[in-house]
Order: sequence, then C-alpha cells, then structure tokens
Amino acid sequence: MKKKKQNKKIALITGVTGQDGSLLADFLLKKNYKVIGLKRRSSTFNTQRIDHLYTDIQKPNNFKPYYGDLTDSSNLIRVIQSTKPDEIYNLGAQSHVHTSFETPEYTANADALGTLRILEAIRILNLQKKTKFYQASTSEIFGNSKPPQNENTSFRPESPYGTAKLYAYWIVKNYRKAYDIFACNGILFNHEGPKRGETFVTRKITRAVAEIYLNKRRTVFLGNLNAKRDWGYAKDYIRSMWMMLQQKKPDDYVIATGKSCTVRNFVEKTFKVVGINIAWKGKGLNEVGYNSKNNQVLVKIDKNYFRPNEVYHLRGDYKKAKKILKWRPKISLDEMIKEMVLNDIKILKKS
Ligand code: NAP
Ligand code: G4F
Repeated sequence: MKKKKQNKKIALITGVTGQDGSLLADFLLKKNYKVIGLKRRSSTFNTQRIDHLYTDIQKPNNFKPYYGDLTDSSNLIRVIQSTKPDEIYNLGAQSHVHTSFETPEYTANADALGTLRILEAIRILNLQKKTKFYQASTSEIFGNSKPPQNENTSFRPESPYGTAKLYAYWIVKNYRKAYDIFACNGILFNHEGPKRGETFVTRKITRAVAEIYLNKRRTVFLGNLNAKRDWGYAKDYIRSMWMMLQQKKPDDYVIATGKSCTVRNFVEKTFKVVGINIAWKGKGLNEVGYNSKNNQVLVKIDKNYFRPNEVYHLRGDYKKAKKILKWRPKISLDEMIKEMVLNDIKILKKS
C-alpha cells in the first residue's frame, strides 16, 4: 500500500532574528517544519543569526522570511492569513529591561499590544481550531516576589518591560478561556548562549573577558553586581517552547534551572575560563575587580548601568514543567560560560 504523503507543519516565529527566534527556527527545521520568520525592516543588516537558513534566496527551502512588525495589525493579519500556521511562537519583543525605562510606550506597544494583535488575528481569521499559540513570557513578571518563583507566585513587575509582559501573560489566559484558543505562556527565566545579544550582562561579560584575554581592552564597566539571576542555556529552553504546544491541553509553565548566582559570581566564573582569578576591593561605585596575580584592575562600576528599579533575585521552581512536560535543563552554567567565552574568542580572532 502507498504511504500517504504528510503535509509539513507550519510554524510562524515572530522575533526570528533574535537569540531565541533563530535557535527555535533551527530546532523546528530539524523537526521537518516549514518555518515562517517575521523580521523587521532595518537600515542595517539584522539577520546575522538566520543568514545560514537562506543562503540562496533563489532556492526555495523550508524557511521563509516575511517582513513584519508587532505594532502593525494589518501586516500581522495578512501574514497569518496567507500562511495559516499550525503553531505561532510570539518571541518578538523589545526585550531589554533597562531600555524599557527609556522607551516605555514603544515597549508596551510591541510587547503587550503586539501579543493582543496576534491573538485577535487568530480570532478574526477563525483559526482557533487550527493554530496553537506560544507566548514568550518572562520571570520579570515576578519582579521582587520572593524566590523560588513558580506558577503560583504573585506578580510584582518592576519595569515597563515586566509590566507589558504581564499584560501579555493575562491576555493569553483571557483568550484561552474566552475563545478556546490553544495558547500557552512559557514563563522563562534568563537564558543565554553564544547568540545572546551583546548588551545583556552575560554576553557583555563573556565578550569583555575575551577581549581582555586577547589584549584588545583593559576593563569592563558594569552596574549592580549583587543582582541574582537563574541563568540557563537558551537551547535547553527552546525545547520547552515546542513541548508546551505538543501537550493535550494548553497551560502555563515556569522554565528555569532552580539555581541562581550573582552577577559578581558570573564575572568570577567567566574570568576563570581564561585563567584569571578575580578579587574585589572597595565599596559601592568605587568597588573594583582585579587580577589577584598582578593587581591589574579589570572590572569597574558605572552608575549608568544601574536601573531606576532593580529585580534583586530571580530563581525559578520548574517542578510543573519537569512533571508534565518531562523537561529539565541539560547544560550547566559553567559549561555554558565556557562555550560563550570560547566562542567570543573565536569571533574576535577572526575580526
Ligand atoms: P532578543 O534577542 O532581544 O530578540 C527579540 C526579537 O524581537 C528580535 O528578532 C527583534 O528584532 C524582534 N522585535 C523587536 N521589536 C519588534 C517589533 N516591534 N516587531 C517585530 N519584532 C520585533 O530576545 P530573546 O532573548 O531572543 O528573547 C525572545 C523572547 O523571549 C522575547 O519576547 C523576550 O522578551 C522573551 N524572554 C527572553 C528571555 C531571555 O532570557 N532571553 C527570558 C524570558 C523571556 P530585531 O532583530 O530587528 O531587533
Ligand atoms: O542581562 P540583563 O540585562 O537581563 P535582565 O534584566 O534579567 O532581563 C533578561 O532576562 C529576563 C528574564 O528574567 C528577560 F525577560 C529579558 O528579556 C532579558 O532577557 O541584566 C541582568 C542583571 C540585572 O540585575 C542588571 O541590573 O544584571 C545586572 N547588570 C549589572 N551590570 C547589568 C549590568 N545588566 C546589563 N544589561 N548591563 C550591565 O552592565
């Protein structure tokens, strides 16, 4: 008997040019999906993370980029109407917490209303039965609620970013209940890797350490060294997004490692990869980190990197994801830091 040809599943990813979007595109293409990636028009190239997916534009493959923006409803409706995706992963966002204090209205427009626009598009186009929806929620919605934070922890966002993401979180729950849309919130704690944007603290540090190691710079300036984060490995977290949409029922899940450390510890661990032991002296803005072997000052504090409000300690409890999704993190923080530093050294040697 002839085997019936199965149609490929179609996934639409907003934010495909970002860290998570590009990794998710790789992941879904390996699973034989057809991937539609929403990218913004930009005056300089913004596709470095996905260029490998369409080297030859004349040769159609399973990845197709579309221009689009989360602030543009008509565009979103058009793209969703013409592609009719089985799964939508809404990863697009103004995702920088500090920047959200400078651009609060834009952040709300893209991060909060952008989510609403996609949910409305699903409803308007009558795709409730077909299209599953993943929302990139965040541990920032917990703000300064006491760790460990899980799905039952109260929300106390401390930034325009966290507040916009909390709107998105609730509107997903509203639409799930009201219109029976298969919609999930992945409440992901910080996750990093070689593709992390260079203004987030982990990549800023691994890149600076690589430059210091190669004698391309002398010091790195940082803000609050005492903030604690639960840092996981981005590729591990991407897997959980897909897993959520393969369940029988839509639900919300915390994704984390369950361990946290300070920015200060992260700095120490990163310098250790290139054989430098960091010691600290001084207080507040005058604190410095120095090479304990030769006293050379390598880390300084700059008050411009402090935020109007700080989230002091995020540490997630991912028991629910472990039990229901059978998800767990695989790569340790030390392994990840090593990978990030070695990758930054490699990039710098090429440049
Ligand atoms: P990222 O690297 O900053 O990527 C954000 C993506 O969104 C980029 O592709 C960006 O496009 C796009 N974007 C920004 N504004 C847009 C708009 N108005 N319309 C359409 N696209 C827009 O972020 P990420 O680390 O991959 O995070 C992915 C998602 O997860 C975000 O929603 C973030 O808030 C959330 N999240 C991240 C973490 C984390 O630790 N990484 C944790 C929890 C939640 P350009 O490339 O053109 O700028
Ligand atoms: O790396 P960060 O900028 O990440 P933050 O604010 O935790 O946000 C990231 O994780 C969220 C999940 O919890 C995501 F939703 C969000 O999109 C983003 O991916 O800062 C981490 C910590 C903060 O406490 C900050 O004050 O590092 C501290 N920090 C100290 N010096 C610094 C610096 N942060 C940055 N970006 N740059 C510094 O020089």
